[in-house]
Amino acid sequence: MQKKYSWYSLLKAGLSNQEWDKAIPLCKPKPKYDVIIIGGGGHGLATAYYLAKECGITNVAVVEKGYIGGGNTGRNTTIIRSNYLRDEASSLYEHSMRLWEGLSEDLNFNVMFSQRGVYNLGHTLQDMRDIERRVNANVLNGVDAVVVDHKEIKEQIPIINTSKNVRYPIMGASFQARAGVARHDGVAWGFARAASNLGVDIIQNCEVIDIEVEEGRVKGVKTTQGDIFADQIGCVSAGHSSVIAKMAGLRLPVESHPLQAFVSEAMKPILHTVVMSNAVHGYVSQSDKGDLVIGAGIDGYNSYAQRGSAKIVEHCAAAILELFPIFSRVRMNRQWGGIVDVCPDACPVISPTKVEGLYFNCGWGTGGFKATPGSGNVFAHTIAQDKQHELAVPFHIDRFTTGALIDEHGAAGVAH
Ligand code: FAD
Ligand code: PYC
Repeated sequence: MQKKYSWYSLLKAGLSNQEWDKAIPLCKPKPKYDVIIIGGGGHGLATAYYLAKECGITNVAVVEKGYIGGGNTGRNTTIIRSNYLRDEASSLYEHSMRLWEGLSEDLNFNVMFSQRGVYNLGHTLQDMRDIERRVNANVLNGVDAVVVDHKEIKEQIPIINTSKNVRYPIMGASFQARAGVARHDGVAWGFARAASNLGVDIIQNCEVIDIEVEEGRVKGVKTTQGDIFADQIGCVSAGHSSVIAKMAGLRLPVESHPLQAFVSEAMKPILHTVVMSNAVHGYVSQSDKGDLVIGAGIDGYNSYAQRGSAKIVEHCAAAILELFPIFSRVRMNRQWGGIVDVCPDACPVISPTKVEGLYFNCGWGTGGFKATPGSGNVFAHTIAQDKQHELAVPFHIDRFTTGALIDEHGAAGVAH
């Protein structure tokens, strides 16, 4: 039976936190699990959720060195779209998009998925040819996408600068209406609570410091909270994937780069959609709270520090101002960086490895937030069946030796 509250007791509970249920219990590791997931970002938590929900594997631990969502999941600019060029990639991202469309209901947690549309701008004739090619491919793959010209863009976004007298005049764009944004850390919390309700242990402040391998098979992990055994281990640790791989004697085709973003003070609603430009390396949307959420291109050097250099932010701010001169007096509140794991073909790795029982899900680079539910879903099935999910097959790690690369630099390009 539901407990009855008076207005007074509700106010008291609200102000004191006393009667709030914990969203997820604080877990200590058990000695052994069927599956350990390394990394409590959105992808790791989604993997654990789908392992429990769709594969019936609930003896699962998610081991996170900091707090859940504290990596790229809580640092990204939350752009969600599925308008990739290649069949392999667009199928995977569209699978994710469909999961996004039912996610709040599925998790019983409002992830604030808002399908406000995404424009990918074109500034040259070659950009427009590439956009037309990509939109045609999208339509053939059942992904909603249209080409729009600069007049339509101006009609839809009156504050954008479509003057010809700028460094990168806007000629047109691709537009995906079902694309949009979501509440990034809410996604981590939603998956965590739903996984935890199904029996998954979410263990925070627990860093994996080594992976135990015996006779070519994983045995477990050494962590800052002790040794934990497992039959299978899924590594979903984004910018630190190659560090984890090294623990098992593996080398990944991944480079770690800083990627930066910044937010402004909050304003009344002024930008109702998402605008991205590959050419100027900038993208902007307005959050439901009212601040402008702006992101840059990667810093060109490799680093594990979650910050970047001032010149990239300066370059990005200048580019956004050229697109939106009206923002020139908006004050910026905060800036930060994440560490993204970039593969040479701008596509992820979702794959078993030569160590039995050890799987990697990484290399999402600058664009993995949009893939969170889809990635977790196909990775869970890959681990559960010890066989790649059909959508994951093209993303096997072997493609870097066979040469079957999936070049998505065009669609991923804005921040690469
Ligand atoms: P993470 O959220 O980084 O999770 C990995 C976790 O592993 C971390 O929490 C980390 O602490 C943990 N970990 C690492 N090492 C260990 C260890 N030894 N032991 C235990 N745990 C460990 N993508 C989009 O689709 N749209 C965007 O608009 C977008 N914008 C971005 C903007 C910025 C500034 C950044 C940085 C990224 C952006 N991305 C975007 C990319 C996106 O954020 C990532 O691809 C995605 O969030 C990766 O999710 P994840 O769960 O794999 O990684
Ligand atoms: O992949 O859409 C994307 C993206 C936007 C900003 C960073 N990555």
